[in-house]
Amino acid sequence: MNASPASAEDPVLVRDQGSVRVITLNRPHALNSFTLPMHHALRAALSDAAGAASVRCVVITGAGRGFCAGQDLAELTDPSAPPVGDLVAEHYKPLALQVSRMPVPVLAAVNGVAAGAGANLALGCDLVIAAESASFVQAFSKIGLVPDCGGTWLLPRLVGRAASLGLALTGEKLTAVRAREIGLIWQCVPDAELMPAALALAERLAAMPVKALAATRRAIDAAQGLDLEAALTEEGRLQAELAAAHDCREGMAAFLAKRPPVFTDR
Ligand code: T3D
Repeated sequence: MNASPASAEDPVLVRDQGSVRVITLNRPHALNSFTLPMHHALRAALSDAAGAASVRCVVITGAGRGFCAGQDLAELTDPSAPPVGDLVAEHYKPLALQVSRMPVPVLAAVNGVAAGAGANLALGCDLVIAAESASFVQAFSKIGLVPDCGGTWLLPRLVGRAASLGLALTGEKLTAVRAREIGLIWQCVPDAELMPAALALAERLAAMPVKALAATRRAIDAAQGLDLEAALTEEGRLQAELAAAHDCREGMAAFLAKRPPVFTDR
């Protein structure tokens, strides 16, 4: 396992395990809540992962007992802090878009509480795997805000209007077990198995044709705003693009030759 030069003070830690890039939010004393330095570090880590040919899957997790408690409320109440709307436009919106446009699959390994923008950062990842003791809180209503970091777009798509409004209006804490039951997340595992399970899943995805996986995410997200005919047209466009790429030819050749495929496109 490689590790980048990092100090315990860095708001984000980055390490590689083979072709999996693990990004750890690292402000455990404040449940990894977002400050401006953490925004900058996370965006830079995602850009670096997107640009590194050796990286074929990204895992985002949190240090300590939390995943991410959303905006650091102490920073927000500092008189020198930017206005709330500016933070959304300049940080949460670009972050959510960046995650949704990564050229490789992105997993959230939710190790503890995920609240506010922290919950929606996790939910915006392609797959969410959570420890049994983790939880999800749409904390915004308790402080007079609306869900951000993609929450209003993601929640109804994941769990429908009734559950979205239930979660967003009450701000109740949802256990990871219940989140799995209602389809908010992909998987829930015993605490001790979280990172082994997340890394095993990430390694499995990294060995797959990741260009096609990223295109699948794009197609599924885009189809939510299309009628059937337009979605079918978009599928045809993407299929033509992918069929001409190396990985599709390799997948078919490997199948016919009864050998394991080696996917390299990104
Ligand atoms: O543009 C904009 O800025 C608007 C954008 C908003 C995006 C958002 O994310 S708004 C939502 C912000 N987040 C919250 O409102 C969540 C606040 N936190 C909580 O409700 C609770 O801490 C949790 C439910 C997440 C966890 O509860 P619990 O009991 O497990 O932990 P705790 O004791 O409350 O927190 C532990 C420590 O973390 C504590 O510090 P201390 O007392 O040990 O020194 C607490 O103050 C700190 N902490 C937790 N969340 C935040 C935080 N510090 C700053 N900001 C936080 N969001």
